[in-house]
Amino acid sequence: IVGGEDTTIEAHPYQVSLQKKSGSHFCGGSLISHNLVVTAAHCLQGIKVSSIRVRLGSTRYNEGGLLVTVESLVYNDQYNSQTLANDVGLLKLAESVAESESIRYIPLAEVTPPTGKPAVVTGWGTKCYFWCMSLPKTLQAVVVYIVDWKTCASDEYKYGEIVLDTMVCGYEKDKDACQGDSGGPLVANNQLVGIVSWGYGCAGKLLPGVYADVAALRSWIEENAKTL
Ligand code: 4AZ
Repeated sequence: IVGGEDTTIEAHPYQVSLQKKSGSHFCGGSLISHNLVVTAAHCLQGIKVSSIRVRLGSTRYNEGGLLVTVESLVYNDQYNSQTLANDVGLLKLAESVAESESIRYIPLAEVTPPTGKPAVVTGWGTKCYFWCMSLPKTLQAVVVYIVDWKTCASDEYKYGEIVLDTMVCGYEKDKDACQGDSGGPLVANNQLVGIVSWGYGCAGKLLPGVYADVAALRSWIEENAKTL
């Protein structure tokens, strides 16, 4: 997260860290039920279930809370690693986790919020695109403003037609998600609105953060939640 501030897991209790067995954080995710985590497909491509751990209920990615193994994973078969269309996947945890002050399931948005709506993105990703050596240990949060995909693909911004209808953008001067935040939550009205997906760099002028649009991908998430 670029331009954010330290926060606590109690303020964002749906946030999880996806880690390797070594303890290195590689992506974020969101807890949506007692045993399901939503993340980005691009976080899961080429990854073995047995190589992943999920840390829940901790402000710091490297200690505390619960560290849980993964039983199975799936990502959208319409995911396109060239265009990043449909960048959504699911992890089924090996154990069921109860809700608490620091662990809470987040509902999926049914509609994409309109352009201008504030939303909060959180994660343990890098705080600066060029000169940051290590990830912040403490969870970071920043408010960005929703830009609908058509506006994001218009001449107002720099991406053009590479922004697709399964995507939604978030923009605010000098504030953005960044490398290591991928898969993590964009939240408005206490609902999961987006999944951190991509961008050209981080916090660049007229270069919004791009998120998988949860409302657009909701039916895939619900169908696959049943089968995992
Ligand atoms: C990344 O590389 C990444 N500014 C994530 C988010 C954004 C850019 C890059 C959005 O994981």
